[in-house]
Amino acid sequence: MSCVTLRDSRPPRSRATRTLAGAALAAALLAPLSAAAPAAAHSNLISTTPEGDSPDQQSVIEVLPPEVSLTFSEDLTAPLPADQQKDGESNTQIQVYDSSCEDAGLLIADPGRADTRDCTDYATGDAVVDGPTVTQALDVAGAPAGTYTVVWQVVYGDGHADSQMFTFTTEDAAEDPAEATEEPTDPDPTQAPEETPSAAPSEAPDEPAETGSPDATAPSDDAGIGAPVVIAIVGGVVVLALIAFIVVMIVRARRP
Ligand SMILES: [Cu+2]
Repeated sequence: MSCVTLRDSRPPRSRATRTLAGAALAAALLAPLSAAAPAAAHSNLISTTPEGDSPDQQSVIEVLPPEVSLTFSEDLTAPLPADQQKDGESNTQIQVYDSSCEDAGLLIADPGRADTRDCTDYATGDAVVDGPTVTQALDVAGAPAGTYTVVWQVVYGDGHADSQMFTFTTEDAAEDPAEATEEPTDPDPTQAPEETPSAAPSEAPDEPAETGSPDATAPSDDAGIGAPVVIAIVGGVVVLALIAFIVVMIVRARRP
């Protein structure tokens, strides 16, 4: 956002008043262009799965899920093919770090100072863009319980890149896939496989089971703040412009 500074080298008073009013008017007319343009050009982050912490509520889920995704208000630009990416780095990336990665939070605030060499990035494979949604598969092996930081970078439809982060917390460590796969490969040979009971078809449920969590698609609470704030700013600027205009007219009318 631009800001207009009124310097102290002013001509005599009456001219100063007029100059100030003129400057206020000019600033009021120019401000909406510079303030509103980026907001109008970029799409907004609508929702994330899992949901991220918001200022007033922590997002707590059971375990690290097999993928994370973010959905924006408009279609994203798909990443270039790997051989066309600058320095072999996709401009569309999602990294997921656990709480042992102390510098994960710096990756957005101060990327030059962030040292994530010893961190485990649970993301595996490339981020996949599908319309307004970007999805990243995760290798959850060994993922502990605790707070996770998701650092994302996307390219909007207008070609501008953006990167931000969000956090959520898992209650439990992810199941160790090594333990999980050991059981089926080492079956007890003495135990005969249980016969499948020729059970009567189970009664059809009266209502279709609820699928998917409603939270996953509901926009997060803070996602809607952008537009009203912009409208408020533009509205305020218009009022300022009117006031400045009236001041100019009054000053002019009082002059002989
Ligand atoms: Cu843009």
